[in-house]
Amino acid sequence: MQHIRLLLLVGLLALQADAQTLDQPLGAEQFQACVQDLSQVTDSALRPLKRDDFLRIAADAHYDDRVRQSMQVAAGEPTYWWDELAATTDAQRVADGQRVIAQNADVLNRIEARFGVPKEIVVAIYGIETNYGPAGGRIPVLDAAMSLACLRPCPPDTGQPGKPATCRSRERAFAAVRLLRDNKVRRDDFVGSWAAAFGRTQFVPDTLEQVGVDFDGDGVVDVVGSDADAWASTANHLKTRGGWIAGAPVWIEVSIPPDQQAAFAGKGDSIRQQDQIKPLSAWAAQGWRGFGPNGESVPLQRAGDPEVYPFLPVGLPGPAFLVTRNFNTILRYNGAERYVMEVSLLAHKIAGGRDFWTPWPTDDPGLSRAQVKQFQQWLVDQGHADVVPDGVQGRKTRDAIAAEFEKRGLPPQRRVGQRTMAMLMSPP
Ligand SMILES: [Ca+2]
Repeated sequence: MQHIRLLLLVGLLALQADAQTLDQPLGAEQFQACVQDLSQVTDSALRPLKRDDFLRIAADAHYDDRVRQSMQVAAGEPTYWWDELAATTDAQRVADGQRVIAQNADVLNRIEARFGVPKEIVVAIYGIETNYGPAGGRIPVLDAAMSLACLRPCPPDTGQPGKPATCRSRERAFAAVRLLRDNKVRRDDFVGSWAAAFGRTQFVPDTLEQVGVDFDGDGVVDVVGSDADAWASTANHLKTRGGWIAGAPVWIEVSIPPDQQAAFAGKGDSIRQQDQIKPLSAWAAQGWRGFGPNGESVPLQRAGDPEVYPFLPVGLPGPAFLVTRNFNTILRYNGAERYVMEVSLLAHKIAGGRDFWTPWPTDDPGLSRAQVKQFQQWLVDQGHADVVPDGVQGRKTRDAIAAEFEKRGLPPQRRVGQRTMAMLMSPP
């Protein structure tokens, strides 16, 4: 899911406001100069990389301007929680996830037993990342990683990898080179997103080096060709990097007592109070309540009394949660709060759960991918020939939506939901 990756880079962009602008593509000379610069610091990589090996393999790398263009889109187009969650956890994706589990029960149960991570979470990550497909994206990972590292170079005076975020791009490029050097990936398979994520659960090269698991036992960590390896590597990431707490939920939907709501009345921004973490029973004692099987208000109670803290994706009004450390664990897999909720809500639905009880603060809720496709086909029929009915409200679809609103003499809007889709598709 490319849009997920966009969120990561938004943060990266914000950190690097002083770096070069993204208005122009990198020239061939700039890219080559960057490759030479990188070759001077291969020693600073987390793992060994000889300068000659780097230069030999990097000689095959090409600057890919789709990386820069995607970074620009990421910075430019705001999206809503209710749109993203409606599309990423729609009925089709839930049914597909249930089918994946039914067809792979043995291997998924063994992965769950070994790593303690529920199979629904692993499969939900697979569903969000690549829609349960073998691969996502079409950009060679080496090109994407090198382009990212050159578009946002690590400052020369910072030897420590990972700080600032742009230095992680550099380490990612080095890791991509090492995977090729060590024949750990087949060059033809080494294709992924503009953010250099590849394989069935979209690993970036530096992460794969650290957490990859050969679960099917053929001696190779293959997250492209092997479901078992991809799923086990994902579970291993959640367990060893994030410290997944077996048996604990990711979130519990709650209602906040009226006399304590003032602290959460927001302007639509997310509110996440990690410093307020305490046992669930302490929140219950404060009068916070949960939802029962039919949406009724019930006391908060869970086995093990997990430590939890408040998370309100859009402030109040809107759904409110107490989240466990497993929320942070998924956040280490992908640093976007929305990603965590997409994965965990999809897992919840795959396991037979339902949408949140509390409505989002909108009169125009989000669409399933099937509905978006139907609407996109309508846009095509209205003459927007460059709209592709792919179920994603991307830039061309948004441009066409804006044109349709303008045609009706309505205030400009660049997305549609349940209400506005029906309104536009009915005769004026
Ligand atoms: Ca394997």
